[in-house]
Amino acid sequence: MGRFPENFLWGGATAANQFEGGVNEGGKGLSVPDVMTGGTKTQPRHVTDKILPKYHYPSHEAVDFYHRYKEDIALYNEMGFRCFRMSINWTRLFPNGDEQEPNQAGIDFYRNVFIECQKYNIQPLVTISHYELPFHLAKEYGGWANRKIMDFFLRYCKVLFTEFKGLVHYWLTFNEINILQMGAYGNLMGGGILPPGEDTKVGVLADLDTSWDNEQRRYTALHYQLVASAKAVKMAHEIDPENKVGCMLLSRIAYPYTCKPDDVLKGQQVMQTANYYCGDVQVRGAYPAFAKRLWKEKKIEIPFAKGDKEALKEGTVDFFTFSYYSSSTATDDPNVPVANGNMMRGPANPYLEQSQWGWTIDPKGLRYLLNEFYGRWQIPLMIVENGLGAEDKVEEDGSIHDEYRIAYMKEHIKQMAEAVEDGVELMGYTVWGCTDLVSAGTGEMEKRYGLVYVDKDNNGKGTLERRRKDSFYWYQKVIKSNGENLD
Ligand code: BGP
Repeated sequence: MGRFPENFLWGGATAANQFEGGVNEGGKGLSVPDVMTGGTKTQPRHVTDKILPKYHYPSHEAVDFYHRYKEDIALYNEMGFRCFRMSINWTRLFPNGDEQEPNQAGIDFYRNVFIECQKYNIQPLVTISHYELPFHLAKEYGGWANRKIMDFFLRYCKVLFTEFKGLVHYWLTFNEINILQMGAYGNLMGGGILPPGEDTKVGVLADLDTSWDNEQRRYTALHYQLVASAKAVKMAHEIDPENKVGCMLLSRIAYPYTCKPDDVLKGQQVMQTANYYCGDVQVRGAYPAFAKRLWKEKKIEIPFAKGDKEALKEGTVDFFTFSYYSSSTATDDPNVPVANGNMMRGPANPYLEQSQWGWTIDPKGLRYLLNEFYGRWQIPLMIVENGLGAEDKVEEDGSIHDEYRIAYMKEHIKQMAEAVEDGVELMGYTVWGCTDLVSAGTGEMEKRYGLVYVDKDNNGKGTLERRRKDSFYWYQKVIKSNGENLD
C-alpha cells in the first residue's frame, strides 16, 4: 500500500460567495457577503447596510461559476479530482431566509452542478453555511444571535437533504464555526451580526474595528449554531442513512513562544479555546470541562434551552474537517512582533517564513495538528482548506509558473503522509480556491490560491477566462499517483 489510502479524497475547495457570482440571477436574494466591499492587503473592506454605487462588491460576479460550472468541473476532472468542496448560497434557495417554500430556480442550479460532478465521478462535499447568512435575517433578526434563525436554517437543511438525496453524500454544516469566537469577522461572516452604522470599515490586516463587538452576543450565536449543527446532523442521517456529516473548524496552533511555563500554559489555553471548545461539542456532544471557567472569566451565560444538551449529544459528527494555512505562537510578552494569519493575528514565529500576506508557512504544523486532533477525537479527519495565497504573473505565452505554490503544497502533502504513517485516519485533502476566487479576508482577486488562473483583477476587470497554471499539471500527477509522486 502507498502512503495514502486508495479511496483518498483528493480535490479542491470553494465557497459560493467567493466563487459563484450571479447575484441577481435565478431569484437569488442578498447575503451578508454581498454587502461587503472589495479591499486589499492594505485597504480594509467595508460592510454597508445596502448596496452603495460608489463601491465594488466582489461577490456579485465573483468568478462566475454560476455560468461556468461545466467548464470548471471539467477542469477538475482533468486534474483527477475525486472530491469538490463547494457551498450552497442559502439565498438561492430562500432569498430572504424566512420564506416557507424554497425557490425552485436555486434548487435546479445546484442539482445541475451535482449532476455534472456525478458525470465525472467527483464527490461533492457541500458546506451548508459558508459565511453566507441571508442579509434579511441579519438585518431584521440580528443574525445568529437570534434563536429563531435555527428554525430557518433547519428548514433550509431539510430542503437540501431531501432534494439532493443520492446526489450528495458528504456535508459540512458550518464553515469555520469557531470564527464566532473572534471579533469583527466572527460577527459578520460567522454570525451575520451587522455593525450598527451604514458604512463600517472592517479588515483583518488593518484598522480592525471591534468597537461594536459584544462577546456575550457572539457566544450566544455560537451556541445556537452548535445546536443547529447537531440537529442538522441528526436530520441528515434520518433522511438518508448514507449521509456523512462533518464539522469544520478554523484550526489554530499556538506554540509556546518559549519554554517558560507561562507561555506553555498560554499556548494550551489558546488551543483549548480555539480548537477544542467547538470541536468537543461537535465530536463528543458536550462542552468540554474547561468551558465553565472560560464562561466565568468572560462573564458569559450560555442560553441553554430545554433539549439543547440532548440535541448536542444526538448530533455528533461523522468526521472532523478543518482549514490549515499557518501557525502562530503564544506568549505574554507584548514586545514579540506580530504576524498575520487566517482571520487572526498572533505573535510571529522567528523560525518560519511568511507569505506575501504575512501568513507564516509551517508544513510541520499540519502533522502536529493532525496528531493532536486524531489523538483527541479518533474519528476520520479531512483537510478541507490549505493553500498559498500569492500574486501570479501571466507570461507572454500565457503560462503561469507558480513554483512557490507547488512548493507549499508539496511540503504540506509530505507532512500529511507523515501523519498517516503516525496512525492518523485521514480521508482527504481539498486545496483551497482550486480556481482563483475572491479572498474572504481582504475581498481582493489578486491574492490567488488557484491551480486554475482566472483573468480578473481587484477592480473587477477581466475576461474571466480560465488558464491552467504549472500547479495544475503538478497536482494532476500527484492525484494520479495517489500522493506518491510529488516531484
Ligand atoms: C478561510 C475561509 C475561506 C478562505 C480562506 C482563505 O477562512 O473559509 O473562505 O477565503 O480562509 O482566506 P483569505 O481568502 O482571506 O485568504
